[in-house]
Amino acid sequence: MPSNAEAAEIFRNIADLLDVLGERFKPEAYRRAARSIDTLTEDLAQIAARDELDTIPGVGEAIGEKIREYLGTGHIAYYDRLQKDVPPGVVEIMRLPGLGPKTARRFWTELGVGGPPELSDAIAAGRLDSLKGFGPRKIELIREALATAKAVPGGGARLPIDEAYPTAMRILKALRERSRHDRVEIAGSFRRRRETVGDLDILVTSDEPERVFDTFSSLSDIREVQQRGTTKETVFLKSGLQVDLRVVDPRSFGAAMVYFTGSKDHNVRLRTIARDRGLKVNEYGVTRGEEIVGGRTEEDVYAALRLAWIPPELRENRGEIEAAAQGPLPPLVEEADVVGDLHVHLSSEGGASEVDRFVAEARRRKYRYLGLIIARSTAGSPPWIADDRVLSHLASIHPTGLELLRGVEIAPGASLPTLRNVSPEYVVLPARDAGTGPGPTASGGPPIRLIAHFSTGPDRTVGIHPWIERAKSTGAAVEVGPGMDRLDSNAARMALEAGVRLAIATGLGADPEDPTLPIALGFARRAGAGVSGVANAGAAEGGGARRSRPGR
Ligand code: DGT
Ligand code: CA
Ligand code: CA
Repeated sequence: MPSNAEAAEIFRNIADLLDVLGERFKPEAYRRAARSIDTLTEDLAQIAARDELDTIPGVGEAIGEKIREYLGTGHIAYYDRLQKDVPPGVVEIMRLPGLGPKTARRFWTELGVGGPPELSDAIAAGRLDSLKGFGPRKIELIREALATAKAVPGGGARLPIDEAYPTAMRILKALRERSRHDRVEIAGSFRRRRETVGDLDILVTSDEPERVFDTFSSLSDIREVQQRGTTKETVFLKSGLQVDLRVVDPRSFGAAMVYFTGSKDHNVRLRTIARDRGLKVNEYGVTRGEEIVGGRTEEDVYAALRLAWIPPELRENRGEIEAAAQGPLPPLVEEADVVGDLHVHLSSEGGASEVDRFVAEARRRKYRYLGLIIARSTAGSPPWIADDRVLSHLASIHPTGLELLRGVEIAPGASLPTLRNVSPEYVVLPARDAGTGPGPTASGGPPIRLIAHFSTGPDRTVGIHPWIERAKSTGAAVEVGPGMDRLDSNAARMALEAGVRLAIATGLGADPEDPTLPIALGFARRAGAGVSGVANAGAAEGGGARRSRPGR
């Protein structure tokens, strides 16, 4: 169903395409209209129904006509036509960070470059050197932009979610503390715990948008306010990350959370379902004709569509909507379900006090067990073994309610180091050097309980199959979490489908702002893991009783 945000997006795209085609004044007119639409507090359809589209700043006869066409048919013929006039590859070039429609046009018209691969070739052949206004530095930046777009699935300059997490939490906390509005939540890909985020989308309910924007603009993380309207502000953080802050009516909060959490594909499917049921859904609510039938909470939005509430991590249109039409979805693992960690590394310098610190943290988190890595061995180099004093301290303490376990990390091809007076309870297999030997505990010895430290590239599902097989045959779990050497949600889903359990990295021992646990949990949930799919989760007392739903 039509929505203001989508209409604004289309007009912005039209402006970009017109720029590529070399139009001089029209692009700005469409951008101006898009900005006005972005800041409306009312549905375009309602304004159109009163025949008042021309009261929107920047909307004249021609654009008003296109809005009516969009509201009536869901698309704009003019936009379809423009898309046919510009090769998709040119649009891709235009979307590269640091480039824009005007540069894309020059490559297209002056060099005949129709897409990113041809642009790479042109750079390699030195064809940009002859282009006016392109110095060596600028060419280098374009080369980098092309490389990044290729390395990251989905293209564009996206930030790994764990890098965005600390800043996002700081902003959230500051907004919650400093203003009087009732709800502040992060939506978008961040809430879905996608591996990378393009930007952050924050929703706030307030009847004083100005005040919220003033607070927001004054936060120390912010470099520049890019745009401020009546209901939306866009800023750039010092890290370069973009943040969109939207102020919404409390009566529409649930609908806005659903809409701006996305994903886009999930939203498209929801709108189809709504249409099939004689309803309309957008960022303001669910309506049947003039009647509003949902919008205040996420639950009532989904309920109005006769769907069970869907956890944000699953909203990718991968079958979750069909499942939610059948009834409540099986519960996903939650933070309160995590009961221990077998993969906490002791450092060489930490001494006994480090052990005490880890134990205290494990008890604070009410974990049932804590597995400390007391030795590591790699093929071809002498093993690392924890200090004798640390080992005897470890043997002397018996914290109530917490079982202490000793683990050794043994690389493929290496063997169990000789340990005096201690016998480790389990082995962690680092999956760094695939295929270099049979690995530890070929016969006898402690069992492999965890496979970790995967050596994966940007696409973390590559090379993962042998390790999943290894986990299957040994009964070991595979570690999921942020960072290149852990499994992301896609690899984790593959493991679960093979019947292998996940181990959620807990970041125990790291500083309090460390995002490892929430992100690892998010990836496990995105992979669809319930408690039974996670080796270090168990039904804790009261666990599963309070399920957290920010959209409520
Ligand atoms: P990102 O920022 O690239 O990591 O991904 P998202 O999913 O956060 O996307 P973003 O920030 O562009 O928009 C947030 C959500 O708002 C998105 O998941 C769905 C919704 N949305 C935004 N623009 C559109 C649109 O043009 N059409 C539809 N159907 N939904 C949109
Ligand atoms: Ca986003
Ligand atoms: Ca956004």
